[in-house]
Amino acid sequence: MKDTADIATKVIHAGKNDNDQYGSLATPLYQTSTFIFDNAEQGAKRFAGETQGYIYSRLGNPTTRELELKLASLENMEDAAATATGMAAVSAALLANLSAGDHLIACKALYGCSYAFIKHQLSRFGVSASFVDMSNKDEIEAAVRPNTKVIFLETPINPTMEVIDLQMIADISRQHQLISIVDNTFLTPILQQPQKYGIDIVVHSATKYLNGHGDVVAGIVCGSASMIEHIKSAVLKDFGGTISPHDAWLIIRGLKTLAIRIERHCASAQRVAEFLQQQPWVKTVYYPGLASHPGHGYVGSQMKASGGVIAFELEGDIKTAEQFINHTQLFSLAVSLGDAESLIQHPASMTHSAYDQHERQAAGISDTLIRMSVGLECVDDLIEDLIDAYQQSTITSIRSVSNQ
Ligand code: 3LM
Repeated sequence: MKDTADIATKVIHAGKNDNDQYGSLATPLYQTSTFIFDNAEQGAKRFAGETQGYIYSRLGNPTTRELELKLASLENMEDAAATATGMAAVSAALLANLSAGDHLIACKALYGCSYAFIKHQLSRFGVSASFVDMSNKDEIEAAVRPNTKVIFLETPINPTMEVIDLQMIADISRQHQLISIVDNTFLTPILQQPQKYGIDIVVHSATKYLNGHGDVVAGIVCGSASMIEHIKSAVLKDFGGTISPHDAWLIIRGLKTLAIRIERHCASAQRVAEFLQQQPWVKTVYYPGLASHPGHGYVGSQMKASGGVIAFELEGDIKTAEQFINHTQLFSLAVSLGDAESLIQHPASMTHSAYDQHERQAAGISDTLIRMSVGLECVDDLIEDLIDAYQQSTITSIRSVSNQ
């Protein structure tokens, strides 16, 4: 494969070990915990880093390595480290770059467990954090302290779908010598490559679009060769959040269709968002692909398209939202996103329940917000499902009022 190959080619061919002894087309699965040394001297040299070779699957594995090289290529970064979950990727990137006494700046709204990790876990180790509105350059700059080391964000943000300017974040990071970390889970390298702007580290929950089939939890961190070496030796080796080779193998398989899956997710989500926007029973739709979205200007530049996640609010109260998500059929009522199956959930009580009421309000996550991940089903069926759910939920609400 040429370096100039399109990303749709890279998802299939990048990282592949062309020297497999049997010429296997599919990546072999090295489902082994440990590797046998030829002799004591070789084992000692591998431990000392004096010769190449595998030792033990927590430290490295040939199947896992293919996944890492593939993701590094897709994100245009030098190297990558695969992890047991997305949270292991987020925590490894942060733990490797923060020590007691340090400070980081994070986005006010983040995936609930990333927020909880920064707020409740890093603080136990003497790392402080400021949560800011990252669309506001002045607010970010005002939060920088002499001990600030890292800036951490998602774009679009889970679940508010706000878009953050990556060039602005990279510029601020360079100016203040901060390490910038972007969670690229929602868009994947097919739609957004933060490295182009000078972002230092990209993390993913590979559980989502990268795998795409809802049967794995995993994560990945991409960055410079020295940064990944540091993350592996300082965190993954001793904290132990490395990926299982079987999960790496499933993600390599899932990745082959990433480009075509993302195309379908984007096209269907755009249709669903436009449909919702026209309904009198829908109050607001948050999807960057809509001209009414404040981040719409970034679509076609920073982000190739808007991805498959939509957030929206219905007219009515939290009960209306609950009734609605209780009545979808094709949209399964489940957290997560990026799967073939469409999913729907209620961030305030589910994915973002780690925020208290006050923090959620400050982060712009309302109690009536619904988040959906538009899957690969026929979009007409999905729209019909939403119409049916609305009708069923209205009937249920009328019944419960008349029964009172
Ligand atoms: C969710 N999100 O439904 P894992 N970064 C982002 C994420 O969305 C997530 C992670 C990291 C959801 C999971 S909630 C219990 C289910 C932007 C996960 C963490 O550790 O692989 O789950 O990734 O929004």
